[in-house]
Amino acid sequence: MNRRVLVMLAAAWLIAATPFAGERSQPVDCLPDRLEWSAAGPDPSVRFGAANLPGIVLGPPGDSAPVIGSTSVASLGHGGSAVFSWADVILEDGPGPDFIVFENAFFSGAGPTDPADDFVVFVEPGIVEVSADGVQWVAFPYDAGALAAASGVSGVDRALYLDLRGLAGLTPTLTGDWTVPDDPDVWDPAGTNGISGAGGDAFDLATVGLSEARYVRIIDADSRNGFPGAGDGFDLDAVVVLNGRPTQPAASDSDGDGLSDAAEVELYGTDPALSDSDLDGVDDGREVAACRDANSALAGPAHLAEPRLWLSGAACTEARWTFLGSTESYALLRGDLSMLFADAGGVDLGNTTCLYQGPAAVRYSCDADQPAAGEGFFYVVRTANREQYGWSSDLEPRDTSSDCP
Ligand SMILES: [Ca+2]
Ligand SMILES: [Ca+2]
Ligand SMILES: [Ca+2]
Ligand SMILES: [Ca+2]
Repeated sequence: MNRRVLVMLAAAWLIAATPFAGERSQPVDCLPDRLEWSAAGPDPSVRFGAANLPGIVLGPPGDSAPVIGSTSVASLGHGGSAVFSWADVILEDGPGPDFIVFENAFFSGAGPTDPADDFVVFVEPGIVEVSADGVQWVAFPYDAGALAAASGVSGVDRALYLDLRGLAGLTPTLTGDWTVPDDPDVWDPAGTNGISGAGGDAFDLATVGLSEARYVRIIDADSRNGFPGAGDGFDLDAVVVLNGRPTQPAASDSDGDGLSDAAEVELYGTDPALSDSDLDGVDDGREVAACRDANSALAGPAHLAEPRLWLSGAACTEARWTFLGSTESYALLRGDLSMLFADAGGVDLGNTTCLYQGPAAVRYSCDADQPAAGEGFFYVVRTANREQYGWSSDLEPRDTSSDCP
């Protein structure tokens, strides 16, 4: 039996009529929680990746090679825009860059192997704006002349790449630590082709004079660098917070680090009586908000792999969930609401049907089964093949004794 699963996922089904509905509390992490998507016309629904929204752009970047762009993206088209916001995190101006925008830029031909090497990179620039309130926006400055020079060009050389700084969609997205920002002016001998972390373009709130922000907006710069079609324009992969703090928790937070006592014990494994559990000078809340392990001074991305689920449909039910990594597997279950019951140990799903179990797809296209009159279905998505699937609504670990179904 699948005990102790997140019963709140059933609530997603109940509000499934609204696209992208299903907003609920998630563990604190660096990944955005909400998306307003406004791809360019005339039919945004046929754009590359549109069928996988919003989950495809709300997780980490996909693993990519320097000369092959990530496909875990959605294309904005020429002039399209996307607004990201965070339910539990406030972006802060901390040391260095404060967030990274990942597009699927890649080297055209071999990437540089030496700081002096020239290179050609296939860019599709996007203008990046931030806001503290979702009303007043400020754009990161860029060189309009450089953008004009890049217009219609299928690849830019090193000099033009550097002149485009301030825009996103420039630096190739790679495979690596996606919590490490790249500095295009610095050759990183430990990186790939001199690029730090997983690449992408990093932005510092200090550049635009903001001490904190709640929203990031990306607007395709209409520079028409790609082939016309469903995938043209800015191909959005991910946005990752590097400096942020949790919003004030509703429950008791004894050490004032922004994480409730219960969440520290049950979710993050941190000390609820110590604001900096690993004594590295950064408090637990800020580490969790930046997808870093608050229990280890070692670097490396860390976050709770808790996929979200969005449902929609009429004749059949379509499920979409969060992309959590190129190697992640998922299980999608359907059950009968009448079989659900809760006891002191958690929630028992009853007998469930396995609809999907497999690698990093983020969509199940069509469940044609319908509940009988007076009955209801619930759906659960979870990461598969993990020692721990996640946490129950009372913050207890899920039982892992049962595979899909
Ligand atoms: Ca900063
Ligand atoms: Ca705390
Ligand atoms: Ca703590
Ligand atoms: Ca710490």
